[in-house]
Amino acid sequence: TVKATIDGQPVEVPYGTSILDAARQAFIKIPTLCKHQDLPATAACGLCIVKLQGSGKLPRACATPLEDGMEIVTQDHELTEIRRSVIELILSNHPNECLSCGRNGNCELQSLAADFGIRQDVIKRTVRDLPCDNSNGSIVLDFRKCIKCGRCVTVCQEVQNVWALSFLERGINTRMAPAGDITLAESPCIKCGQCAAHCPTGAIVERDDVSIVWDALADPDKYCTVQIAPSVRVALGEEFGYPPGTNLTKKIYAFMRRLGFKAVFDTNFSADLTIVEEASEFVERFVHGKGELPLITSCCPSWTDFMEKKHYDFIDNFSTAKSPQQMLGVMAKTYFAKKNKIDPAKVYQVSIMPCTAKKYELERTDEMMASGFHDVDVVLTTRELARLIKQSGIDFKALPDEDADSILGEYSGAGTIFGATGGVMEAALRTAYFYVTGENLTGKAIDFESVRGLQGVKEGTIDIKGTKVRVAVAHGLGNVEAVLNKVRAAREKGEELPYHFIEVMACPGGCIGGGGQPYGVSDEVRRQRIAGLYADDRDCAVRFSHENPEIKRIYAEFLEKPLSHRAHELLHTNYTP
Ligand code: HC1
Ligand code: SF4
Repeated sequence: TVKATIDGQPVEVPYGTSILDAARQAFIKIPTLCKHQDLPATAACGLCIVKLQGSGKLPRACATPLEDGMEIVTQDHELTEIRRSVIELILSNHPNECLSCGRNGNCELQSLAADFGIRQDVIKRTVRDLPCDNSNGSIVLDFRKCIKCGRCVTVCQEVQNVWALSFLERGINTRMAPAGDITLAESPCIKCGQCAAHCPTGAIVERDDVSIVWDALADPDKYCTVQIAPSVRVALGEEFGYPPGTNLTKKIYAFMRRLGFKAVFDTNFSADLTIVEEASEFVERFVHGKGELPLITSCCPSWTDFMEKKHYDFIDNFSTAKSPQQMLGVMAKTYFAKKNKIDPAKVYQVSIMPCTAKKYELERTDEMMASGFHDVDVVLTTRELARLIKQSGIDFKALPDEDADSILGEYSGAGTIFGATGGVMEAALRTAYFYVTGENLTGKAIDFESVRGLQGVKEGTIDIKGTKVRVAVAHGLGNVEAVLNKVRAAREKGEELPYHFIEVMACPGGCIGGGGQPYGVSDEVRRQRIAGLYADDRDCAVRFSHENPEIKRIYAEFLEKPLSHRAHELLHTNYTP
């Protein structure tokens, strides 16, 4: 460890800790725009300069490790003035459009301008006239609002390993953009939204579809229905002052009904449906030898997009089961509509997701119209839902708890953990175990601890009555290649496969860390959101997807059995390179 003082307070931190992090531990917040908790320092903005006593130096706190005996001053009149100048300099190249910006009220630059009391508009503002890139249906790039912090480039290249974004041009004209100055749609972007989640300003935001939902609700010819993804329920509260991980499922249902939705469904229900199909698929491949192993999960649309673009040698390994979002959409417009004698052409399906890529998934292939209509009509991210709630004037925090509608609404604990990395694997194994042995796991054996947690790649071996199933879970696309390469190497050498089943989620932490979730994510926040989902699992009376009474009913009344002809037509899809 090293011992030093920060603003007179003694601190002791592990060797290599930056001054910025050391100060945080002493409850001192040094302002920064370029450093994000998730990402390495780029030392780009210069806001975090501090004084190193006795040296006359002004090191950047984000990129300078604390050393023994240092006396650091983080705040005085002079530092405040320097920081104010830095902010003014950034503002001099930034459009003055806060009122109409997607980050209004939630922008790190705006907050700093407020905190530092910037009262006069900067004398000379030069903003380059660059058009927005709206080419991609999930993410919008407004280059004029870029402050060159580099967070988006770092997350896209180093965390996600996609390399859709890079820095273009030099000097004062430097800006982030799709590499090669093509459009985002032409780029390898897989729409994960991690760039938007890490951008400090409005330079990268989700496409805002809130007004589409208002229009649909006002349309007397539409029968509006809604589904809520697993991870939304434990993150939405952050927009209303609840701690991360607070489970607001029942308030969200109540809100949706008051807003005018005629039926309130839960993606957790269809997560159970996905598991029944996918676990059956696993058993077909693993026990009966019908199909490629390892089976790879496919419910994350950024991952399927990435696989099709970069790892298409694994197409036959992908589960053909559609994602829960798409399964719910098709069930709403077939089974639900029929049962309730509603014209399926009038059923309108809104989907609330933590994810920007879900906006793309609904039109991925023709198979996303298995009902004869768009199975899902529009996707709002958690952040958009928060805006919808605020626009509605409904006092969200005061709402009573309500339940979902009685079909397509009930869920098991296995359905809810889909939102956390490892959750899909765990849910599938619980059901696969039953399909192979005819018995349900009991007690502690229901929890597959080896696939839980935030480690980038998790491996485990599950014993199904003497048969060993080897599994791997990767989250954050940058962690995928190592796992796939192990499989490739074994294939080439004709060796035994390292895994039989692999789960991949594009975003760090899984959907709870999705690109459409409330801002300010860190591993601490991810852990709290995950804890919220596992608590929901523990509290569920039913812990297995195949035991969900509504799932049983939908097979008895409509789908017949897992992997039936009808299930294949409605609930499965395919992939193309
Ligand atoms: Fe997800 Fe999924 S878990 S992909 O992470 O399979 O987005 O939450 O809704 O569809 O259920 C996201 C979350 C979500 C689907 C499910
Ligand atoms: Fe990169 Fe994801 Fe942003 Fe696309 S959405 S540019 S892949 S970080």
